[in-house]
Amino acid sequence: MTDRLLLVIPCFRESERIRPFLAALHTELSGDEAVTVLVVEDGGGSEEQEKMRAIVEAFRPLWPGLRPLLALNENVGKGGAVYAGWNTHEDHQWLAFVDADGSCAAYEVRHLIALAKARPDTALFASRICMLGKHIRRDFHRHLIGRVYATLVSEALRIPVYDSQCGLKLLPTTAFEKIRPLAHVPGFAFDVELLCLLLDSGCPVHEVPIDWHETPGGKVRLVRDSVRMFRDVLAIRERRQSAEWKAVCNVTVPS
Ligand SMILES: Nc1nc2c(ncn2[C@@H]2O[C@H](COP(=O)(O)OP(=O)(O)OP(=O)(O)O)[C@@H](O)[C@H]2O)c(=O)[nH]1
Ligand SMILES: [Mg+2]
Repeated sequence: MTDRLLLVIPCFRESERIRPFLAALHTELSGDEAVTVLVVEDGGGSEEQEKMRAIVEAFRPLWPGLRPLLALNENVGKGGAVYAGWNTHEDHQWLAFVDADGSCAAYEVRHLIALAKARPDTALFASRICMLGKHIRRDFHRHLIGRVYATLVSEALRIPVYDSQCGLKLLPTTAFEKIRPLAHVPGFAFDVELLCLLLDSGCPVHEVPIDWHETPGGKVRLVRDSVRMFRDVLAIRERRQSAEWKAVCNVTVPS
């Protein structure tokens, strides 16, 4: 195993937002040969995918670690796009994803990668914890719904997580390979399923406070997507008691 990492950027119609973030990631990561970056366009239509391909191709001559765009034919959701990207891993020791909008600062991606090298067997979930030394700028309503959601996740699944939804996460490839047969949720709640599967299969998960700022043009629709995400959490709670889940995870699941 090498110390290589595959970073996926899941995108749904992001051609208007991704360029400055790719530029910032280029500055932070292009000097690190161990980092492969893969932009996944999630069925946004042929015109959108051509625009995204042109943006990615413009960076590639300056950035050997940036792969050609992976364009999916159908819109499978954020989770589905992340998994489609991760499934292309080669000899990468870690898998990661970061949202396309640049809300998670590019230097935080670099910091997380550095942390992984110190704790190679731990999954690292970035977290929007408002604390001294960190800067979080977030819309009040989104913050409020986020807190309600985190409380539901903590209570329903008995996982004391502060922020399951932050758009920057990293995990060992071996941990992903173990849980991959059970990673089904394609939408925005995929992080919750991932968290549960990692913990239940014995992979430690640490939350890492990061700097984060709201970026205009967000695609999560507060009411529609929140209802779906709440439903997904309840479904995950049920699936967690199934024989299939317990067989893959092989450790005691809280009931
Ligand atoms: N693959 C895929 N990605 C999506 C979809 N919808 C949104 N995304 C991606 O998911 C990431 C997060 O979406 P955002 O639009 O930033 O969400 P937001 O409304 O800003 O919500 P927060 O960032 O959590 O505050 C971005 O990289 C999006 O491109 C989708 O249907 N499919
Ligand atoms: Mg966002």
